Amino acid sequence: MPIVPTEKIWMDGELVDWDQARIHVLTHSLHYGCGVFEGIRAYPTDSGPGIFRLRDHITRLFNSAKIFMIDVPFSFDEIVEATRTTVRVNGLAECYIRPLVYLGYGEMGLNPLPCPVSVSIAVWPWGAYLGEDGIANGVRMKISSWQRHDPNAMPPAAKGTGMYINSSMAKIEALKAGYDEAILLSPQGYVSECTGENLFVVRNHKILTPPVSAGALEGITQDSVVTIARDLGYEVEFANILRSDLYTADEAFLTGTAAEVVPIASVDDRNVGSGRPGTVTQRIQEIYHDAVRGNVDRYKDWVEHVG
Ligand code: PPE
Repeated sequence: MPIVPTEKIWMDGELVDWDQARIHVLTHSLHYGCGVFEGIRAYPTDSGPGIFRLRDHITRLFNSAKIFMIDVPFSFDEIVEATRTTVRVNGLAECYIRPLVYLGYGEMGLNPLPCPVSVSIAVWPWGAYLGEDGIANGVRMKISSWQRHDPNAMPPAAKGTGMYINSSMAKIEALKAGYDEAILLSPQGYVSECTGENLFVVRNHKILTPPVSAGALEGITQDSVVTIARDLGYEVEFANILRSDLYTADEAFLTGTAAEVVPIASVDDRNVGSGRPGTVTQRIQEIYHDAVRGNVDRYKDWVEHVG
């Protein structure tokens, strides 16, 4: 999806013009993929733009950095404030927010520790990640021939830039084969997640989602959906899921900040349930849609206003 430029990007403490947000070609992270990032959304609310679960995203950013031994040169509070400022100055009612921590220019070679660490925060309008039709009618999924990372090769809990080559390979394969999105299995053969989303199945009124140990990112949308589903009275479990469980599920859906809550219509050409979005999926989708906009009292604390 093409990027729609906005006014300002926050770079290491300064707000710079969109076109001036440049880096040197010998930037370390560009060569070795050692960087960490977040994907956050701000939604329109009655009191201006509200950032959904901002502090949880920034906590994950710092945890990702810790895993890779990247020392973020700003405090947690500074990054939270910088994110709010970037959303505010760009004057958008809703946007996608991309904080990135990367290793800059000055050193080459595989020891990242001496490299300078930089932080940028960009925002831009980003529509339905898997398409409006996907949100309304469901997406067609294919199990990838690429496996999700082994946790001792690449730690799934970290949202590391270079780790996404794995996702991109799976995405290309699925798109070229005529599907909307891929599902990756863990090296042990359990369902892990999608290229940029967590996955849920509904079977016999029970809701299941794979744990981090199956190679999934600890999704913040996943966590929101678990809370919403439990509050609705559903039984929800983090459990290992087999490929065949997807084929015989009553419903399945995926979750992510960019994608939001998207029904799965089919997996490997087998309709999930009737092939139409199921009632559990639709109930959760609706509440999530309202919660992110600050319209559900119970979840108002999830929304942080930019001031
Ligand atoms: N798994 C992966 C691999 C992943 O990248 C994401 C987010 C998730 C699960 C869901 O996590 P959460 O957003 O906390 O619910 N993917 C981000 C990047 C998308 C992109 O194209 O870049 C996102 O949704 O912002």
